[in-house]
Amino acid sequence: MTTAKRLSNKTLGELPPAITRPAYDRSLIAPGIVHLGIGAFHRAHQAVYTDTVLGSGDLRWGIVGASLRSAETRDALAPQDGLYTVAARNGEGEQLRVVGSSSGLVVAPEDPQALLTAMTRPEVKLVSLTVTEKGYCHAPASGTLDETHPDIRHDLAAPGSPHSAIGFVVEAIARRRAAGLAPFTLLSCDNLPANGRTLKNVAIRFAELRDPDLSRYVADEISCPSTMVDRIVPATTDPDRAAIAERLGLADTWPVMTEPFSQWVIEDDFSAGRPEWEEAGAIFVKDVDAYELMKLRLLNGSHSTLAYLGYLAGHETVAETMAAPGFSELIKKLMDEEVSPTLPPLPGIDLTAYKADLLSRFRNSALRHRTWQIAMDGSQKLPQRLLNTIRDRLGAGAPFSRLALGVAAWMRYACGTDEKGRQIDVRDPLAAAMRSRTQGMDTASELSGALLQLEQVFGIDLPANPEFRASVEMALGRLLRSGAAATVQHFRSS
Ligand code: CS2
Repeated sequence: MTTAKRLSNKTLGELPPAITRPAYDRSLIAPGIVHLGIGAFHRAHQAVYTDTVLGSGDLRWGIVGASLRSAETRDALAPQDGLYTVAARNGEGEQLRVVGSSSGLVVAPEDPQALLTAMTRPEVKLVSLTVTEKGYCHAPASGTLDETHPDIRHDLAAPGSPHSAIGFVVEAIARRRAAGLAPFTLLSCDNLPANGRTLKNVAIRFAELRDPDLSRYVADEISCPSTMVDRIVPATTDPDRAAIAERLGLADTWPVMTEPFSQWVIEDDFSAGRPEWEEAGAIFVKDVDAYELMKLRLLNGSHSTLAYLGYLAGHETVAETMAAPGFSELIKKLMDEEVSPTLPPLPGIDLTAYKADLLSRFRNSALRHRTWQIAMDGSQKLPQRLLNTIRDRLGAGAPFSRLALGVAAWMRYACGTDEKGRQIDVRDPLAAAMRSRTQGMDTASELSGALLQLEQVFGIDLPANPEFRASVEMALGRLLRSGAAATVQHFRSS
């Protein structure tokens, strides 16, 4: 790549005409939103909806973006005045859009006070989060705060300079209250069931451990709408950067790659006002739960199943996995026969079309969405993606063998060695616990028995259920004996 000139406010005018760019004066936007976790997903989703709102003339909603861990996003975006490209790709082509909704970048570990100051500005009406499942510091099976989590312990001991998202949120709420400022709305945009309620419960408990009065304030005064968010956003690669620079005629070191599809369903419960995200296609409803269940169980449940089985069968991306024999039939049956019957009806949603769209989104080979990327943090994802669905199936006395296969594939993956005996780089907050529990074991019954003891993941009901144990053990036995490719063939037709 030879393009030296960088995307920035100064060079915006040099973009080729086909590239969409901010249609508003960026110097006039007020920072009405603080967002925690400015990863690729946020930048391809909420930041784009907000860019549209700013473009419609309502300039109150600039986003101050905070990284809670590394400085790399700030380091890449600061020289670009927060501008970056969103590339929406499928087999038919690629649409580029330069997004301008960023109105500041903070790296929390470098300067926690700067983030708290941003969160306590009077014009801030909204604090939103994409901190991934593990960022909530909760036990995924129960949704309750993990009071033994090192960041939570730290933040209770030193509330004025927090590490965790929850610590920042509660400290900012306390400071605003002390200063007599109106509270902000807290908006979770992570793939958790009832994400608003989950966030609120965790924040209430954390506040209670600090001060019961603060906890009552959080309970009574803070709105936490739930949301369903959806857009597939794989990690950006160097070849992606080079291709984008070629099309922009400018260097952008931090573009995001995504699909044309995007969906956002939001519970309309904002105490301090909100952007009119409906201008960009968001849907505001009274109750998001049914949308969330549909998305978490159909999209994310299928995604995780594809990721573990696909990785084990030697496939690098979701699209490659979908093209391999048996996988798309397996996923179709999983969705139609085992997941759909657990979903409450949703007026206005054509489930058959929704599922057909999912299969074609998974087949989008213009996106190189790595199975390894989706396989990350499985211990935090399994409950809402597969296990709660299995609970419903068990309750209805209905079969769930393909869901059990997804769980078994996670177990096979979590053991840390692939089918050729090579080590797997298992990224998971429970990786060490999983490794030590399964060390030296090689039978399906030993391995599943050991992993089922992870109460944060499986609770106490599932491990005690003989039908569940038997199904998982059976699928794991087959994976160990025959490998993932042959097991998929077996389960797609069984
Ligand atoms: C994926 C999700 O990485 C994962 O676990 O399943 O990030 C998925 O791509 C999004 O939820 C799609 O909306």
